[in-house]
Amino acid sequence: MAGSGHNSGHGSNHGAMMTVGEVDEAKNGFDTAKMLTEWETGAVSRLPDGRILRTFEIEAVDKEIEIAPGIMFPAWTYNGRVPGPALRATEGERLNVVFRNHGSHPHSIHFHGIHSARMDGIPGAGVIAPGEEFVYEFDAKPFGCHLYHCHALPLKRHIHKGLYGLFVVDPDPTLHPEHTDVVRSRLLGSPENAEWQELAMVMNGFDTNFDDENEIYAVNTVAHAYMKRPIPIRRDKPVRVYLTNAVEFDPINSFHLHGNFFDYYDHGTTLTPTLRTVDTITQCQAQRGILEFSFKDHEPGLYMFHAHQSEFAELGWMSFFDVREAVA
Ligand SMILES: [Cu+2]
Repeated sequence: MAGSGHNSGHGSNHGAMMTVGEVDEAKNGFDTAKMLTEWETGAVSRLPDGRILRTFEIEAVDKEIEIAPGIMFPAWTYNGRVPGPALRATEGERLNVVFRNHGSHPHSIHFHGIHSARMDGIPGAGVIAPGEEFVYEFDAKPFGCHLYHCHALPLKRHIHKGLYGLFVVDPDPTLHPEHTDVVRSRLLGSPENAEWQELAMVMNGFDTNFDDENEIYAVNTVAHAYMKRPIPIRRDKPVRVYLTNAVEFDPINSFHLHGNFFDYYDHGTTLTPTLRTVDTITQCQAQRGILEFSFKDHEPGLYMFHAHQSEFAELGWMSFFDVREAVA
């Protein structure tokens, strides 16, 4: 009621268990809606032997970001955003990741992938001081849904401050003749891939009072961002989610989809599902995978998805897919 102290008028969130107000995403410098479909593919050139060399440039930058309305967090970022850019390459390419540390602490990029010890991004092998530069060089393998994060010490503080992101390696069709259709559908830029709606999601959390517990949880940083702006889904196009869990301080996270079931590819490193017809998966920190589902036989509407730890959902990790006949 008006004047009761409850915001029960038009636009109320009372009873919806949702943050009240808006985050200034323009000031944050990253847009949670765009972040779902923005892939950083770097700069491509050819090596003398004809192989593709893909070069990414990543800077560590200290930056205060707004993670829930009015709640600022002193983040450490890759390229000014949390999560960092969703890097995407194709299996077998040579990758150069040029890393410059403009932050106030030593940092690195530790990739979950196959590489030499020298390129591991741990102290003594790619952790660099403020002002320094390091180039991580390795081949894009194995194909799958991976991640990268800072591996400077203390590790949990460096990760939790925001230094993590997706690292997706698409399978090379020429290497998997037995699964050509699946491989081509996963290859960014192919006509088969364009038939899918692909979404990049990093589950994260923020300890805003530094007590080693998280006060805010989210997908892609901003609490309840996709409750307030549900993710538009075209009913007749299948959905593929690249998902990883970057949450520190809690041992486990989860993804639960309402009104539907999905197939799951653990780590994305297989071309057939590792779980079929499930509606919930769990991930500890750094676990990741690919979810595939379709709403083609559903009626349009708002289909919820969230962590099935109720605490996480209420503190920000709750979202909607807005399933429509058509998406503008
Ligand atoms: Cu760091």
